[in-house]
Amino acid sequence: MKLKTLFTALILFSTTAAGWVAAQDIKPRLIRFGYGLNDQSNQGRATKLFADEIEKSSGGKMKLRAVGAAALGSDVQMQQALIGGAQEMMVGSTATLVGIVGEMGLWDTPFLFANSKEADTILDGPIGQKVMDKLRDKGIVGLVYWENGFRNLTNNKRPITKVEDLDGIKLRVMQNTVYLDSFKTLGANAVPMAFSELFTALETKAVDGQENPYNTILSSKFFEVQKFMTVSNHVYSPWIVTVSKKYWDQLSKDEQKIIMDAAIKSRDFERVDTRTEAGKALADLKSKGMQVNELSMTEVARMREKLVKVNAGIATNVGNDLWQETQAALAKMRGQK
Ligand code: TK8
Repeated sequence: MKLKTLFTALILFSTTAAGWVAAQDIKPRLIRFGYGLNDQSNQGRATKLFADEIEKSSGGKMKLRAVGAAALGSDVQMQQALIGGAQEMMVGSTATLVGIVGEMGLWDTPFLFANSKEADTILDGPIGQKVMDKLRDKGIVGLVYWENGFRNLTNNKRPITKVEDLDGIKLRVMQNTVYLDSFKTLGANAVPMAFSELFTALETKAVDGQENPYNTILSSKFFEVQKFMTVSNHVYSPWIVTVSKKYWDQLSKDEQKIIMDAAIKSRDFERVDTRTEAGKALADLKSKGMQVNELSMTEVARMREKLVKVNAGIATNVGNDLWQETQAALAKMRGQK
Protein backbone atom coordinates (compact mmCIF):
# COMPACT_ATOMS: atom_id res chain seq x y z
CA MET A 1 0.00 0.00 0.00
CA LYS A 2 2.75 2.41 1.01
CA LEU A 3 4.71 1.50 -2.08
CA LYS A 4 1.70 2.00 -4.28
CA THR A 5 1.22 5.55 -2.93
CA LEU A 6 4.84 6.39 -3.63
CA PHE A 7 4.53 5.01 -7.14
CA THR A 8 1.41 7.10 -7.84
CA ALA A 9 3.13 10.18 -6.46
CA LEU A 10 6.10 9.58 -8.72
CA ILE A 11 3.92 9.27 -11.79
CA LEU A 12 2.05 12.40 -10.83
CA PHE A 13 5.27 14.33 -10.34
CA SER A 14 6.82 13.27 -13.61
CA THR A 15 3.75 14.31 -15.57
CA THR A 16 3.46 17.75 -13.99
CA ALA A 17 4.93 20.73 -15.83
CA ALA A 18 7.64 21.13 -13.21
CA GLY A 19 8.77 17.56 -13.64
CA TRP A 20 8.83 17.94 -17.39
CA VAL A 21 10.99 21.07 -17.30
CA ALA A 22 13.37 19.42 -14.85
CA ALA A 23 13.77 16.46 -17.20
CA GLN A 24 14.50 18.83 -20.09
CA ASP A 25 17.19 20.57 -18.09
CA ILE A 26 19.07 17.37 -17.42
CA LYS A 27 18.93 16.32 -21.07
CA PRO A 28 22.31 17.22 -22.58
CA ARG A 29 22.36 19.78 -25.32
CA LEU A 30 23.07 17.63 -28.32
CA ILE A 31 25.32 19.13 -30.98
CA ARG A 32 25.40 17.39 -34.33
CA PHE A 33 28.91 17.82 -35.72
CA GLY A 34 29.58 16.61 -39.25
CA TYR A 35 32.87 16.07 -41.06
CA GLY A 36 33.96 14.64 -44.37
CA LEU A 37 36.84 12.29 -43.57
CA ASN A 38 36.61 9.01 -41.65
CA ASP A 39 37.10 8.68 -37.91
CA GLN A 40 40.62 7.22 -38.37
CA SER A 41 41.80 10.47 -39.96
CA ASN A 42 43.40 13.54 -38.40
CA GLN A 43 39.98 15.17 -38.76
CA GLY A 44 38.37 12.29 -36.87
CA ARG A 45 40.95 12.33 -34.06
CA ALA A 46 40.62 16.07 -33.48
CA THR A 47 36.84 15.78 -33.53
CA LYS A 48 37.05 13.13 -30.81
CA LEU A 49 39.16 15.43 -28.64
CA PHE A 50 36.76 18.32 -29.28
CA ALA A 51 33.80 16.15 -28.24
CA ASP A 52 35.55 14.95 -25.08
CA GLU A 53 36.48 18.51 -24.10
CA ILE A 54 32.94 19.80 -24.51
CA GLU A 55 31.46 16.97 -22.52
CA LYS A 56 34.07 17.33 -19.77
CA SER A 57 33.93 21.08 -19.36
CA SER A 58 30.14 21.24 -19.49
CA GLY A 59 29.93 18.50 -16.84
CA GLY A 60 28.03 16.33 -19.32
CA LYS A 61 25.36 18.96 -20.03
CA MET A 62 26.52 19.41 -23.60
CA LYS A 63 27.30 16.54 -25.92
CA LEU A 64 28.81 16.47 -29.38
CA ARG A 65 27.43 13.81 -31.64
CA ALA A 66 30.18 13.53 -34.23
CA VAL A 67 29.29 12.07 -37.60
CA GLY A 68 32.16 11.48 -40.05
CA ALA A 69 32.60 10.21 -43.60
CA ALA A 70 30.18 12.84 -44.92
CA ALA A 71 27.27 10.81 -43.54
CA LEU A 72 25.48 14.11 -42.80
CA GLY A 73 26.31 15.32 -46.31
CA SER A 74 29.15 16.86 -48.30
CA ASP A 75 30.81 20.05 -47.04
CA VAL A 76 28.46 22.16 -49.17
CA GLN A 77 25.33 20.31 -48.02
CA MET A 78 26.33 20.62 -44.37
CA GLN A 79 26.97 24.35 -44.75
CA GLN A 80 23.43 24.75 -46.02
CA ALA A 81 22.13 22.73 -43.07
CA LEU A 82 24.04 25.03 -40.70
CA ILE A 83 22.57 28.12 -42.33
CA GLY A 84 19.07 26.68 -42.11
CA GLY A 85 19.59 25.52 -38.52
CA ALA A 86 19.02 21.83 -39.29
CA GLN A 87 22.56 20.96 -38.13
CA GLU A 88 24.57 22.63 -35.37
CA MET A 89 28.24 22.26 -36.31
CA MET A 90 30.78 20.97 -38.80
CA VAL A 91 34.39 21.10 -39.87
CA GLY A 92 35.32 21.29 -43.54
CA SER A 93 37.45 23.00 -46.11
CA THR A 94 37.41 26.78 -46.33
CA ALA A 95 37.57 26.18 -50.08
CA THR A 96 34.01 24.91 -50.15
CA LEU A 97 32.81 28.14 -48.48
CA VAL A 98 33.96 30.39 -51.30
CA GLY A 99 30.48 30.35 -52.87
CA ILE A 100 29.13 31.83 -49.62
CA VAL A 101 31.96 34.19 -48.69
CA GLY A 102 34.21 35.15 -51.60
CA GLU A 103 37.01 36.24 -49.25
CA MET A 104 37.58 32.58 -48.26
CA GLY A 105 39.19 32.20 -51.69
CA LEU A 106 42.22 33.99 -50.28
CA TRP A 107 43.37 30.72 -48.66
CA ASP A 108 43.26 28.94 -52.01
CA THR A 109 45.91 31.21 -53.51
CA PRO A 110 48.57 28.84 -54.88
CA PHE A 111 51.83 29.03 -52.91
CA LEU A 112 50.43 31.71 -50.56
CA PHE A 113 52.15 30.33 -47.46
CA ALA A 114 55.74 29.10 -47.58
CA ASN A 115 55.44 27.05 -44.38
CA SER A 116 53.05 26.18 -41.59
CA LYS A 117 54.34 28.94 -39.30
CA GLU A 118 53.21 31.53 -41.86
CA ALA A 119 49.86 29.79 -42.14
CA ASP A 120 49.32 29.71 -38.36
CA THR A 121 50.30 33.36 -37.94
CA ILE A 122 48.02 34.66 -40.67
CA LEU A 123 45.08 32.35 -39.96
CA ASP A 124 45.12 32.93 -36.19
CA GLY A 125 45.79 36.65 -36.56
CA PRO A 126 43.61 39.61 -37.55
CA ILE A 127 43.44 38.65 -41.24
CA GLY A 128 42.20 35.13 -40.52
CA GLN A 129 39.65 36.56 -38.09
CA LYS A 130 38.45 39.15 -40.56
CA VAL A 131 37.80 36.53 -43.23
CA MET A 132 36.11 34.24 -40.70
CA ASP A 133 33.83 37.02 -39.45
CA LYS A 134 32.41 37.48 -42.96
CA LEU A 135 30.52 34.23 -42.43
CA ARG A 136 28.24 35.71 -39.75
CA ASP A 137 26.10 37.69 -42.15
CA LYS A 138 25.51 34.46 -44.03
CA GLY A 139 24.27 32.53 -41.01
CA ILE A 140 27.48 30.76 -40.00
CA VAL A 141 29.84 31.43 -37.08
CA GLY A 142 33.48 30.47 -37.63
CA LEU A 143 35.42 29.40 -34.52
CA VAL A 144 38.92 28.20 -35.44
CA TYR A 145 41.00 27.02 -38.36
CA TRP A 146 42.41 23.51 -38.31
CA GLU A 147 45.17 22.32 -40.61
CA ASN A 148 44.19 20.36 -43.67
CA GLY A 149 47.68 20.97 -44.99
CA PHE A 150 49.90 21.45 -47.99
CA ARG A 151 48.41 19.69 -50.97
CA ASN A 152 50.11 17.24 -53.30
CA LEU A 153 49.08 15.68 -56.57
CA THR A 154 48.20 12.06 -57.20
CA ASN A 155 47.11 10.44 -60.44
CA ASN A 156 47.02 7.21 -62.37
CA LYS A 157 48.52 8.34 -65.65
CA ARG A 158 52.13 9.36 -65.04
CA PRO A 159 54.52 11.01 -62.62
CA ILE A 160 54.22 14.80 -62.87
CA THR A 161 57.82 15.92 -63.32
CA LYS A 162 57.07 19.10 -65.25
CA VAL A 163 54.04 21.33 -65.69
CA GLU A 164 53.35 19.87 -69.15
CA ASP A 165 52.79 16.43 -67.61
CA LEU A 166 49.47 17.75 -66.28
CA ASP A 167 48.21 18.22 -69.84
CA GLY A 168 44.85 16.56 -70.27
CA ILE A 169 44.89 14.83 -66.88
CA LYS A 170 41.34 14.63 -65.57
CA LEU A 171 41.91 16.08 -62.14
CA ARG A 172 39.26 16.37 -59.44
CA VAL A 173 39.43 19.76 -57.71
CA MET A 174 37.49 21.30 -54.85
CA GLN A 175 34.36 23.15 -55.84
CA ASN A 176 35.48 26.72 -56.39
CA THR A 177 36.75 28.99 -59.13
CA VAL A 178 40.25 29.48 -57.72
CA TYR A 179 40.97 25.74 -57.89
CA LEU A 180 39.29 25.43 -61.25
CA ASP A 181 41.21 28.36 -62.74
CA SER A 182 44.52 27.28 -61.21
CA PHE A 183 44.45 23.78 -62.61
CA LYS A 184 43.02 24.76 -65.96
CA THR A 185 45.85 27.27 -66.25
CA LEU A 186 48.32 24.46 -65.55
CA GLY A 187 46.82 22.43 -68.39
CA ALA A 188 44.83 19.85 -66.44
CA ASN A 189 41.26 18.95 -67.27
CA ALA A 190 39.92 20.16 -63.90
CA VAL A 191 36.67 18.61 -62.67
CA PRO A 192 35.01 20.13 -59.57
CA MET A 193 33.57 17.43 -57.31
CA ALA A 194 32.56 16.90 -53.69
CA PHE A 195 35.13 15.05 -51.60
CA SER A 196 32.52 12.46 -50.64
CA GLU A 197 32.35 11.29 -54.26
CA LEU A 198 36.08 11.24 -54.84
CA PHE A 199 37.14 7.73 -53.87
CA THR A 200 34.57 6.13 -56.15
CA ALA A 201 35.42 8.53 -58.95
CA LEU A 202 39.09 7.50 -58.71
CA GLU A 203 38.21 3.83 -58.41
CA THR A 204 35.94 3.83 -61.45
CA LYS A 205 38.45 6.02 -63.32
CA ALA A 206 35.87 8.75 -63.83
CA VAL A 207 38.83 11.01 -62.98
CA ASP A 208 42.57 10.31 -63.28
CA GLY A 209 43.75 12.16 -60.24
CA GLN A 210 43.21 14.53 -57.35
CA GLU A 211 45.20 16.66 -54.92
CA ASN A 212 45.16 16.59 -51.12
CA PRO A 213 47.60 16.60 -48.20
CA TYR A 214 49.54 13.40 -47.35
CA ASN A 215 47.32 12.75 -44.34
CA THR A 216 44.16 12.54 -46.42
CA ILE A 217 45.75 10.48 -49.18
CA LEU A 218 46.64 8.04 -46.41
CA SER A 219 43.48 8.08 -44.28
CA SER A 220 41.11 8.01 -47.26
CA LYS A 221 43.12 5.16 -48.77
CA PHE A 222 43.65 6.91 -52.07
CA PHE A 223 46.86 4.87 -52.39
CA GLU A 224 44.61 1.91 -53.24
CA VAL A 225 43.35 3.64 -56.37
CA GLN A 226 46.23 5.98 -57.29
CA LYS A 227 49.67 4.99 -58.52
CA PHE A 228 51.66 8.22 -58.71
CA MET A 229 52.16 10.94 -56.16
CA THR A 230 53.97 14.18 -56.87
CA VAL A 231 55.19 16.30 -53.98
CA SER A 232 54.21 19.76 -55.16
CA ASN A 233 52.99 21.55 -52.00
CA HIS A 234 51.11 23.81 -54.40
CA VAL A 235 48.74 25.27 -51.80
CA TYR A 236 48.11 25.19 -48.07
CA SER A 237 44.52 24.47 -47.28
CA PRO A 238 42.82 25.11 -43.93
CA TRP A 239 39.78 23.47 -42.44
CA ILE A 240 37.40 25.64 -40.48
CA VAL A 241 35.22 24.69 -37.52
CA THR A 242 31.83 26.35 -37.87
CA VAL A 243 28.53 26.64 -36.00
CA SER A 244 25.03 27.40 -37.23
CA LYS A 245 24.38 31.02 -36.25
CA LYS A 246 20.77 30.12 -35.47
CA TYR A 247 22.04 27.61 -32.91
CA TRP A 248 24.89 29.80 -31.58
CA ASP A 249 22.52 32.67 -30.83
CA GLN A 250 20.38 30.40 -28.63
CA LEU A 251 23.31 29.45 -26.42
CA SER A 252 24.20 31.26 -23.21
CA LYS A 253 27.53 33.08 -22.98
CA ASP A 254 28.82 30.25 -20.79
CA GLU A 255 27.81 27.61 -23.29
CA GLN A 256 29.44 29.57 -26.11
CA LYS A 257 32.61 29.81 -24.06
CA ILE A 258 32.66 26.06 -23.43
CA ILE A 259 32.47 25.43 -27.18
CA MET A 260 35.02 28.11 -28.05
CA ASP A 261 37.56 26.93 -25.47
CA ALA A 262 37.18 23.35 -26.65
CA ALA A 263 37.58 24.51 -30.25
CA ILE A 264 40.90 26.20 -29.42
CA LYS A 265 42.12 23.05 -27.67
CA SER A 266 41.07 20.96 -30.67
CA ARG A 267 42.92 23.31 -33.01
CA ASP A 268 46.16 23.15 -31.04
CA PHE A 269 45.93 19.37 -30.82
CA GLU A 270 44.95 18.96 -34.46
CA ARG A 271 47.88 20.91 -35.86
CA VAL A 272 50.46 18.98 -33.85
CA ASP A 273 48.79 15.66 -34.65
CA THR A 274 48.51 16.46 -38.36
CA ARG A 275 52.13 17.56 -38.63
CA THR A 276 53.37 14.50 -36.78
CA GLU A 277 51.37 12.24 -39.08
CA ALA A 278 52.44 14.14 -42.20
CA GLY A 279 56.08 13.69 -41.21
CA LYS A 280 55.68 9.92 -41.42
CA ALA A 281 53.09 9.74 -44.18
CA LEU A 282 55.46 9.96 -47.12
CA ALA A 283 57.27 6.79 -46.06
CA ASP A 284 53.91 5.15 -45.35
CA LEU A 285 52.57 5.99 -48.79
CA LYS A 286 55.70 4.64 -50.44
CA SER A 287 55.43 1.42 -48.48
CA LYS A 288 51.82 1.12 -49.65
CA GLY A 289 53.16 1.05 -53.19
CA MET A 290 52.80 4.63 -54.38
CA GLN A 291 55.45 5.84 -56.78
CA VAL A 292 56.56 9.20 -55.41
CA ASN A 293 58.50 12.00 -57.07
CA GLU A 294 59.33 15.47 -55.91
CA LEU A 295 58.69 18.41 -58.21
CA SER A 296 62.01 20.20 -58.82
CA MET A 297 62.54 23.79 -57.70
CA THR A 298 62.72 24.85 -61.34
CA GLU A 299 59.35 23.27 -62.11
CA VAL A 300 57.77 24.75 -59.00
CA ALA A 301 59.02 28.14 -60.17
CA ARG A 302 57.52 27.55 -63.62
CA MET A 303 54.23 26.58 -62.02
CA ARG A 304 54.19 29.74 -59.92
CA GLU A 305 55.01 31.80 -62.97
CA LYS A 306 52.04 30.38 -64.88
CA LEU A 307 49.76 31.00 -61.91
CA VAL A 308 50.55 34.70 -61.56
CA LYS A 309 47.56 35.60 -63.71
CA VAL A 310 45.30 33.51 -61.45
CA ASN A 311 46.53 35.57 -58.51
CA ALA A 312 45.32 38.77 -60.14
CA GLY A 313 41.84 37.27 -60.38
CA ILE A 314 41.92 36.18 -56.73
CA ALA A 315 42.96 39.67 -55.64
CA THR A 316 39.95 41.13 -57.43
CA ASN A 317 37.58 38.53 -55.99
CA VAL A 318 38.69 38.78 -52.38
CA GLY A 319 39.14 42.53 -52.59
CA ASN A 320 42.38 44.38 -53.21
CA ASP A 321 42.66 45.69 -49.65
CA LEU A 322 42.55 42.20 -48.14
CA TRP A 323 44.98 40.95 -50.77
CA GLN A 324 47.47 43.77 -50.13
CA GLU A 325 47.15 43.45 -46.37
CA THR A 326 47.96 39.73 -46.61
CA GLN A 327 50.93 40.27 -48.92
CA ALA A 328 52.26 42.99 -46.61
CA ALA A 329 51.88 40.80 -43.51
CA LEU A 330 53.73 37.96 -45.24
CA ALA A 331 56.48 40.26 -46.49
CA LYS A 332 56.93 41.59 -42.96
CA MET A 333 57.21 38.07 -41.52
CA ARG A 334 59.69 37.06 -44.19
CA GLY A 335 61.75 40.17 -43.58
CA GLN A 336 61.96 39.43 -39.87
CA LYS A 337 63.53 35.99 -40.35
C1 TK8 B 1 36.64 16.86 -46.51
C2 TK8 B 1 37.21 17.84 -47.53
C3 TK8 B 1 38.69 17.57 -47.80
C4 TK8 B 1 39.27 18.51 -48.84
C5 TK8 B 1 38.85 18.13 -50.23
O1 TK8 B 1 35.27 17.03 -46.39
O2 TK8 B 1 37.67 18.29 -50.54
O3 TK8 B 1 39.68 17.68 -51.01
O4 TK8 B 1 40.67 18.50 -48.77
O5 TK8 B 1 39.40 17.70 -46.60
O6 TK8 B 1 37.03 19.15 -47.05
